[in-house]
Amino acid sequence: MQVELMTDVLGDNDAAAQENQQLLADHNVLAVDLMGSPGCGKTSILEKVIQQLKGLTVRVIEGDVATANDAERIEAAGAEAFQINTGGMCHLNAPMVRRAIDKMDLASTDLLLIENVGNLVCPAAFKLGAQFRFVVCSIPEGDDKPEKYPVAFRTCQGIILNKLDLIPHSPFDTEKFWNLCQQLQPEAVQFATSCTTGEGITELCQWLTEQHSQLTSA
Ligand SMILES: Nc1nc2c(ncn2[C@@H]2O[C@H](COP(=O)(O)OP(=O)(O)OP(=O)(O)O)[C@@H](O)[C@H]2O)c(=O)[nH]1
Ligand SMILES: [Mg+2]
Repeated sequence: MQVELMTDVLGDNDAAAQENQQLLADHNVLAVDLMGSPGCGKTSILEKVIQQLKGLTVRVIEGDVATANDAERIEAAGAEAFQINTGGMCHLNAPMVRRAIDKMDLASTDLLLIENVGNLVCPAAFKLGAQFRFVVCSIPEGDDKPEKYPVAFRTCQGIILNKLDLIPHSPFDTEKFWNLCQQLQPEAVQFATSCTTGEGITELCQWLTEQHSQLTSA
């Protein structure tokens, strides 16, 4: 019975995610969902992208169990933020995202960045309707995360390895990490970043800009 119930929940969520995706596509909004462990640097990456990305109007949905801390950081970085407090739930779902989208001026939005609740397990099961889902990992978490949390990696379209500046202080094996990622999801676009030094942020911004122009020229 419980399995059936979960299947229903996921089925309902998938249908809502498809509606979100259509609504975003109708308005030429490129949407990217970031998921990753607490503290891997999701908000820091978004802050850097908002500060560096030129020519696109960025809006952000912030998913958190509690607090509006991240939404405040995003607004301070210069983008409008829509906070979702999940009230204890460990992931966003598509209906929550829809409620935020309904408050947003989609016509003037080019890029919607969604920060999922810090967690590498539950968010992987719940599609939100973003065209791209990214996993963010960071050096202090260890190089074995792809094999320990394979679903997140298998179902993503992009991977960001953050906190590159901490490599000299860590036994992290970057070659092992990227090999594991490659085995699980060879199609995923890969970025390596540091929010401290700014490394890799330009490449990420360029990729986002390219994806947005492909969307609008399609
Ligand atoms: N050294 C280093 N620290 C970083 C980097 N990126 C983020 N941090 C730090 O890591 C901590 C967590 O960063 P956040 O951006 O808040 O992480 P988050 O993934 O949004 O965290 P949650 O929203 O709680 O899941 C902060 O103290 C950041 O300053 C980085 O590239 N290098
Ligand atoms: Mg955050």
